[in-house]
Amino acid sequence: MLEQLDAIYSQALARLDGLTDGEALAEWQRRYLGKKGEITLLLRATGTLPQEQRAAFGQRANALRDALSAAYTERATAVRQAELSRSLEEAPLDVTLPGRRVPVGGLHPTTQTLRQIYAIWAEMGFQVFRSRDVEDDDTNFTLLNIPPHHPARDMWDTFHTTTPGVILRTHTSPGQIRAMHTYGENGTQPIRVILPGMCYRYEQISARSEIQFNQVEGLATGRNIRLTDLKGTITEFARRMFGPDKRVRFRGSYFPFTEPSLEVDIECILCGGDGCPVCKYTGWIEIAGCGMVHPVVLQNGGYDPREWSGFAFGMGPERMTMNVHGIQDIRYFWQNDLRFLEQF
Ligand code: FA5
Repeated sequence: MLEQLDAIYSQALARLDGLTDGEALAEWQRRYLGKKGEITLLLRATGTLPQEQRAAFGQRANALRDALSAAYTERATAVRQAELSRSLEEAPLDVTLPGRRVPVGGLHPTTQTLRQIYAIWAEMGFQVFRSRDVEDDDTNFTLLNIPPHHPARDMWDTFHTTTPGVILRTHTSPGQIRAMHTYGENGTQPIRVILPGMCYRYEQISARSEIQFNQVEGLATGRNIRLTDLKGTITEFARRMFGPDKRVRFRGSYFPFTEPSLEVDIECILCGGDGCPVCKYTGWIEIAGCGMVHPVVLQNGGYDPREWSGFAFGMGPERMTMNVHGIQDIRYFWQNDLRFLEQF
C-alpha cells in the first residue's frame, strides 16, 4: 500500500502542474483529496494493515495528503490570478469610472411642510389627533353650527357617498367635535390638539384649488382662553415657521363655527411685502382661517360655554408650500411628475 500511496502522490502532483482553470482544479481536488478521493480512501484503509505497519503508513499518508493540499492551494491561487489577469485584458475595467447611482426616494413637498408644522405645534404643546376622512353630515356641518339648508353650506361643495348622510369631509373642522368628545371628558378637561389630514371638495380644479388637499386644524379649549391667546399663539407659530422677522396680520372674516372669526396673513415670503405675482401685489399671503370656538360648537363638544372657551384654526399646507417655493400651480402636487417632485 505504501508503493500505491507514493504512486498516487507522484501522479497527483504531475497532473496538478498541468491544470489551468478552476473547474479542472475542483475535479482534481475531488479525485485525490475529496471524501471519496484516492488518498482519503487509502488513509481509511490503514486499519486493514498489520498492526506493526499501521503507524508508519498513517504518518506517511497524512504527510503526503498535507503536501498535496498545500500544492493545491498554491496552484489554485496561481490559476485564480491568471484568470483575473486574462479577464482584465479581455474586458478592461476602469476603476476610475463613477459607480451606478442607487435611486434614493424623498419626501413629498407637502409631507415636508406637514412635518415642519407638526414639530412646531408639538414644541408649543399640541398633540396630533387623527380624525376620519369619511364623515357624517351632522359632524361635518350641523354640529359645527351649520344646520341643513343654511346658506353657509355653500362655502363647502361636498362629495356625497351612496349612503345618505355620509360624505367625504370638506374640512378638518369636524375633528374638533371628535377631539372634544375623545379628550374633553364631558367638558371637564382642557385640550391642545392639531388635526391634520386630507379634505375633499367638489370644486372646479384650478391653479389654486384642488378637489383633494390637506388641512391642519388646531383646537385649544380651557377656562380662560381669549382672543389674545389665539393671536399670540398663531403669531408665534408663523414666526417659527416662516422666520422671526415676518410680520403677521389678522383680518375679520366669517366662519359659522367661530365667533369672532379671522383670517391670518403673513408678509409675502417671496417679495418681503413689496408685491409680486404670488401675493397678487398685495404684499401679504393668507395662511389660515381661525377664531374663537362658537358657543354652540363648545356645547356640541360637551363643554358649558358659560365656563369654557377655546380657539381654533385651519391652515392649508399645500398653499403654504406654494407660497414658500413660489409654485404657481397646485395641480403639480398630485400629478406624480418626478421632474417636479425631485426639486424638493
Ligand atoms: C375652512 O375650511 C375652515 N374649516 C378653517 C377654519 C378652521 C376656520 C377653524 C376657523 C376655525 P377654508 O375653506 O378657508 O376654511 O379652508 C382653509 C384652508 O384650506 C385655506 O386657507 C386653504 O389653504 C386650504 N384650502 C381650501 N380649499 C382648498 C382647495 N380647494 N385646494 C387647496 N387648498 C384649499
